[in-house]
Amino acid sequence: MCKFLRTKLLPGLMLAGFALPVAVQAETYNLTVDPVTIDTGEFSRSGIGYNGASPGPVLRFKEGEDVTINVTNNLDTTTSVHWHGLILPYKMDGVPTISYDGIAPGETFTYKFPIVQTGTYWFHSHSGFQEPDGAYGAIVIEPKGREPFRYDREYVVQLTDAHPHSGGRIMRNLKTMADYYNRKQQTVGEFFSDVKKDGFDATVTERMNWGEMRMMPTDVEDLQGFTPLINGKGPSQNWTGLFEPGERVRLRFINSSAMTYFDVRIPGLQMTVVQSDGNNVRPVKVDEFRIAVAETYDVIVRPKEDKAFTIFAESMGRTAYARGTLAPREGMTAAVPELRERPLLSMSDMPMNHAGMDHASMAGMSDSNMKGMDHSNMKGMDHSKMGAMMKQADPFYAKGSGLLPKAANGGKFLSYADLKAQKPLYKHRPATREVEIRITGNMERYIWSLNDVKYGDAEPIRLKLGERVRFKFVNETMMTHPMHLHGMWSILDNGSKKWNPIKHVVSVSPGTTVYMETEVDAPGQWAFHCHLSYHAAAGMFRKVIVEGGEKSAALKSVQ
Ligand SMILES: [Cu+2]
Repeated sequence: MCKFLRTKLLPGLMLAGFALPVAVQAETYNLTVDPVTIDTGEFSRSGIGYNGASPGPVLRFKEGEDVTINVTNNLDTTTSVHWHGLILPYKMDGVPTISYDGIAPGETFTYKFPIVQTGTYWFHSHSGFQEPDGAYGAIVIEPKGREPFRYDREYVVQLTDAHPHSGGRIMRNLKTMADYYNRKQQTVGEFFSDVKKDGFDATVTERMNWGEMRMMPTDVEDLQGFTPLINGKGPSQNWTGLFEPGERVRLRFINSSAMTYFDVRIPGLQMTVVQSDGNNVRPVKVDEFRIAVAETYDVIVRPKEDKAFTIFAESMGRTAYARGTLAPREGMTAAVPELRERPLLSMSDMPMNHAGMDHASMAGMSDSNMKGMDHSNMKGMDHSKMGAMMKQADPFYAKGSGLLPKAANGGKFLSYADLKAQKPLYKHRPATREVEIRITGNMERYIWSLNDVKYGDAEPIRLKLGERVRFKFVNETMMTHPMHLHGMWSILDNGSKKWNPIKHVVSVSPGTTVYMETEVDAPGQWAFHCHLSYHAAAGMFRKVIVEGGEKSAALKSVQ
C-alpha cells in the first residue's frame, strides 16, 4: 500500500525465538518532495507532492516509537515539512526561520522525534505557497493499547481545495484586488429585487453600511473557483471506499485546504464523531459537521444496506463541493445532492450587534427583528474600534447568527459545544495569565494581522515554561479564522471545564470572542497563525517564544 520505503529496526534481544525489546521501536521513513501533475477531473496543473504524488503517502506511526524521517528536496526551491498537530522538539517542527532554515534544493533533512500521541494528523510544507500547490499528506498514529471505540475498517478522507492558479498567483491577485476571487457578488439585479422587497431607503442604507465596513455581503469566502478533492480526486473522479454491509467504518476527515471550510454529510448515514484534532472525544451522533481548515474529525458510520452512500462536503460559501462514495462494490454511486443556497452575511452578523446581547436573545431573534434595528449609528464608525464594542463571547459556531447552518436533513449539526474530551491530557487548573489576541484585518487591501500588526512588524509573543495561558481571541473581522498554535495543545474553553476538548486548531467565527488555554510545556520557538494560507502569508502570523520557568506540574497526564 505505502509507496514510500519503510525500514524497520527493532533493537532488542532475541531470546529463545521471541523478541524482548529493550529499547523503543525505531522506524525510518523516506519522503521525497517532487514536482507533480495535479489532475482534478476539471483541470490539470503542475504542483508539488511527496513520493511522486499529491496528496503524499499516509504516514502510519505507532505511539511510543522513535521515528526517523528523511526528507529529500527534489524541487528547485527551498522546502520544509511541518508535522501538523504533532508534539515534538521545536527544531523538528519544520517551520523555516522559526524551527530551522528549511531544506535546500537537492538536500536531505533528517527529522528524528518520539511519537508521544495517537490519532489523525497531517503534514504539509510551511514554505511559500507549496501547501496550496499540493504539498500535503496524512498521518495516522496507532495507539499502543485499544481504542475506546470499535470499528472494522478505516479510511483517511483528506479534503483539499485545488485551484487552477498557483498559490503565488492567487496571493498576487488578492493583493491587487481583494475581491478578485469573490465572484458571487451581488448583482445590480439583486439590488433591485432587494429594493422591491425592503424598499429603496433600506436597501441603500444596507449597501452603504457594507461599503463603510469595507466588506461585501458575500465575504464568507475570499477564494472561489477551486475544485474540492477527496484524497486527490475531484467530484467526477469519485474517490470510493469499500465496505461490507453491517461493518463499522472509521473515516478520518482531514481538512488540508488552503482556504476552504467544509460542511460534511453522508446522506442516509448518521455519523458518530469520536475524535477531533487527534484527541478522542465523547462520542456525538451527528448528521452533519463543519470542518475548519487544518482540523481533523474522526467519525464512525455503520452502513447496513447493500447500497452506495455519497460523502458530500460542501464549501462553507456553497460555491463548490467535494464528493466521494462509500459502497459495497467498485463502480456503485449514490445521488449527489445539490449545493444549498449560499449564506449571505446580513447586518445582523455585524460584531457590534452582538454587544451587550445575551445568547438567548440572539437565538430567539428573527431576521425581521433585526431589520427593525437602527443601523444609523453604524455610519462613520471606525472599523478598527469594533473590537471594543464586542462583549459577548460565543465559542460555538455563532449561535443566532445567519452563518450557523442547519443539517441538510433538519437533524443534528455538530457544534463546538458538543466536544468533550474523552480523557483530559492535563489537570484542570486556573490559567496563570490571559493573553488577548485581536484578529484584525482590512479586507479591502487584503491586510490580515493580529492586534492590528502584521507579522513582519511584530514582536514575538513571549510565554514562560510552566504557565497556563488563557488566550482570548477577539475576531474583529467578518471572516472565520482557524487559529493554530504549534508545539502545544490548544484546550478550547467551550464550557466543559475539565472536559474541555483538546485541539490544535480553534476556529473563530466572525465577530465572536473565543477562549482557549495552553499549558506551556514545550520550550523553544513556535509558529502561531491563522491557517488560511493567504491570511497567514499576509501577516496573520506570530512567532511564540517559550522561555525559562519551571517545568509544569500539570504536564503529566491525569491518568
Ligand atoms: Cu484568517
